[in-house]
Amino acid sequence: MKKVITYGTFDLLHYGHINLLKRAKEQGDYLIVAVSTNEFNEVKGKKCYFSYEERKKLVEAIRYVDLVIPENSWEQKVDDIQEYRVDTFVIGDDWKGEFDSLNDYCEVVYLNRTPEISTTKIKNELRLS
Ligand code: C2G
Repeated sequence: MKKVITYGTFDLLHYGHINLLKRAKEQGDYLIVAVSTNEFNEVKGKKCYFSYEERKKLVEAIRYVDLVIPENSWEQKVDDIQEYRVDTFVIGDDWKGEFDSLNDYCEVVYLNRTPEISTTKIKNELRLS
């Protein structure tokens, strides 16, 4: 079984996230999604609308997702890859190059982001409406 992992906040879940998770699953047979906790989002400088528990429930409901785990730190990726015997790390190409060091542990795949949509854009447009 080929295992894939990806990481993210996934706030105000939208079709850009779904596109990413669909293509991440296509890289293997089993997709693990590490969802950033509320505390880690503070480290990332992200203010979330939905709590970790709410975002976890939403991501778990996606047909492509097999397991959701918490993302508590930048540094946990190698441990996760080893603990879950991950074959492929996937993330959007807004992160291109940032995680190349993980090539020592698994395949690293950067997928194109879906243009025109982002959580920030949704928040800004709702504020203006
Ligand atoms: N994404 C995408 N297209 C968009 C928006 C997001 O493909 N229009 C992808 C991002 O590239 C990322 C995933 O969806 O792979 C989740 O996006 P975010 O919730 O913004 O996650 P991010 O803050 O980038 O967290 O340790 C890694 C970080 O936790 C990544």
